[in-house]
Amino acid sequence: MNTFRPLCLFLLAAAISCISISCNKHEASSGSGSKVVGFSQEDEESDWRTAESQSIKSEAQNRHIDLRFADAQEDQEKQIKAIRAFIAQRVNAIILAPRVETGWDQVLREAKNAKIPVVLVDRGVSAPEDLYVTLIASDFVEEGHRAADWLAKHTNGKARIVELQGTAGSAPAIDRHKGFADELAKYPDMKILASQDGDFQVSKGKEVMAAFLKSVGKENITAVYAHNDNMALGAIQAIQEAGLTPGKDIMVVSIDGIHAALQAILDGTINCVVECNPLLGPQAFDAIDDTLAGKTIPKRTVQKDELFDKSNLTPELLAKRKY
Ligand code: GYE
Repeated sequence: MNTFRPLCLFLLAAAISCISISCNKHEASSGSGSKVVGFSQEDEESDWRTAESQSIKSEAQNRHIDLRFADAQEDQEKQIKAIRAFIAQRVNAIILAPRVETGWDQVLREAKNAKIPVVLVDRGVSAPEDLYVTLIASDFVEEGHRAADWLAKHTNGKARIVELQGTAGSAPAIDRHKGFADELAKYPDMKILASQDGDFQVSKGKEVMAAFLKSVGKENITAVYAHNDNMALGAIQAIQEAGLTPGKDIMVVSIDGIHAALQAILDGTINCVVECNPLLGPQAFDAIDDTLAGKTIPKRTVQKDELFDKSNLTPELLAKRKY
């Protein structure tokens, strides 16, 4: 009896430690034992975002990853709920495309405490850097800078501009405005006459541009700077409905590089597009693989972007593009 008790205690301790180890490791909830990754997408408001979601979904498929996709339909609270659900499902990693910069600290801390790495794609957050693994995104300030530089060069430094801003509080809207305004400061004869949120959408871009044509006066506007192509395409419609020729009476400068906008360059209704490449899937999953393998990866990966106008865009080049 005396020898039997220590053996029971030993077996009991061994059983408890086995249970605690299995509870600590991330159970890949997929039956096949493959990695499980949660992806919180803020919305599907633009062609760009659809291309981004498609890039991540197809890359997950290529890598046989069980991707849990949650579209928040423009609602940050839904993104936060989705992240909490991913934590409860004990996914291996989370990809987050955050709608706005602020309000993420608490839920990112919960993911960190659950030892689930979070990779940011597309937009940054104001949360402390130790709460996420890395940010893979374009440099939005540089995009704004390049848009202003192109406009200055093609108007001899003279332009009266209206600005269609992206979603209020989002990193691209904040930074694309900053980059554009900082560059414009070098040109005393280049002024932003009016600026308003068009939420990255065609319909709102058209609505805001139509309002500017009335409030500022169509004869007083020589250029429109749109934070994304969808709003630029909406602005073109408003300019045409006002009886003016977009690309000539009012120059159009935009950001993203979606197919329809590059076609508009060939058609002459958009003058310049600064690319913001949305094909972030491969880099996002490389970051997850490296993190789960215990490697340290850079906090910031800047996506490379081109600039297109009539001087370098051809139908053949457009035909080859992936989005
Ligand atoms: O420019 C726009 C999308 O966050 C970079 O969001 C992205 C922006 C992009 O709606 O088309």
